[in-house]
Amino acid sequence: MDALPRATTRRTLLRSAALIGGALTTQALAPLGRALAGAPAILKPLPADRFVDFGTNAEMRWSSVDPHRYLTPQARLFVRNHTVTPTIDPATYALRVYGDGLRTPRTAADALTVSLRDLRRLPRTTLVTTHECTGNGRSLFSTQQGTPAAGTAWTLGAVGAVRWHGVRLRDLLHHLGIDRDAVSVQATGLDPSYVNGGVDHGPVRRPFPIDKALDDALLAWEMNGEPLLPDHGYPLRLVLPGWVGIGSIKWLGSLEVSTSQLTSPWNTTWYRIGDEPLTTNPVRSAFELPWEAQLPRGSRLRLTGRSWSGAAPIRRVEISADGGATWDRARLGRARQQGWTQWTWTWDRPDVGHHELLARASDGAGRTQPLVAAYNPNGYFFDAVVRHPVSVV
Ligand SMILES: Nc1nc2c(c(=O)[nH]1)N[C@H]1C(S)=C(S)[C@@H](COP(=O)(O)O)O[C@H]1N2
Ligand SMILES: [Mo]
Repeated sequence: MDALPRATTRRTLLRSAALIGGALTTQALAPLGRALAGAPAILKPLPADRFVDFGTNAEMRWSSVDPHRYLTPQARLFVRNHTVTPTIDPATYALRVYGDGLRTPRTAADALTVSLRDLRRLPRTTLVTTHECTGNGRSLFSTQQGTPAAGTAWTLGAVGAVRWHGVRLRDLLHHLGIDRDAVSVQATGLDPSYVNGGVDHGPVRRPFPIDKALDDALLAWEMNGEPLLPDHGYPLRLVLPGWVGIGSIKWLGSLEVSTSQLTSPWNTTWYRIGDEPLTTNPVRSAFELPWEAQLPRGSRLRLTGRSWSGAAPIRRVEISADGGATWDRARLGRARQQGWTQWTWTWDRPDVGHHELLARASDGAGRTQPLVAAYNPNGYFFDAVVRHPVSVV
């Protein structure tokens, strides 16, 4: 099959919305973009008790997480769109693969095309990962550390644990044949070009090393046993386990395999700190509680939460209810290779009044959440222990 994939989008309307919005803050822009485009940027319902709606992005509320459920249902998973969710016809969809890193080099114009049916003939695999946005926790740079950072003001809900189903990218690449000098792969989405501040940056795309491609990268068409929802990349997305969410390109249109280092603004301008394009996610923790939760007084309060790391399973979680003076071990649920770890902690005879609860996790790679996150202007990797305000009433 040689047909190019078609993405039906609201390109023109969106572009004008983005241009108008260029001078506004992200938060003001998002609802405006949604209104001007006439159609929502996110297609699934975003009930207010489960989501904070940022327009093109939507955050899961930790207060709505079911402590008895390990995986995050697609309907409840955060969404991060640079523009809008496109509608893609799976019948004509094909992934294009090209580049000088293929055993038989191909230009973009002469790309190999791989249909969904072609992919389903490869060995299939299933993998649970923690799926998380690089900027998760960003608003805490402002509220907890007094140093605001630019970008969507997520608290801690730009994360979920999901079970992906699809094929390993290495199986596809070995099937197609790659050159032993290939070093870099660039994934490009079929969503509209990202226009910001009047500059058209082209479609969302980000390169990653061939080592990741040949290690655990996946091409997924299912999440938690269901076809991907349009908002989460239907009909096919890339998944880079443990890595920053931007690496997991949705509505995957093409893969370029190259013998030279590929770049895009998504690794040279954004999603980097200093000289380093960001890869592995840090360690973070969250209580399954609303912000400023009102907890009933009593002798024992049982609290639940989760911790996760992009590098290794969680080994230890400690809780402090006295601002970090003393720490007490939380009880961990089953350890998982790549998903998050659930935990419980019992608060004995809490005093009535206002408190801050702290959860601090350590992972098997020897990383422990710091008390202060390293500031960077785009607010990536807020990994500090969060001071979660609650009242015992
Ligand atoms: N094509 C495309 N892929 C994309 C994005 C996007 O805007 N377009 N956003 C990225 C970012 S920043 C994140 S955090 C994840 C979010 O995935 P989700 O919306 O399925 O939760 O998708 C990534 N893949
Ligand atoms: Mo992200």
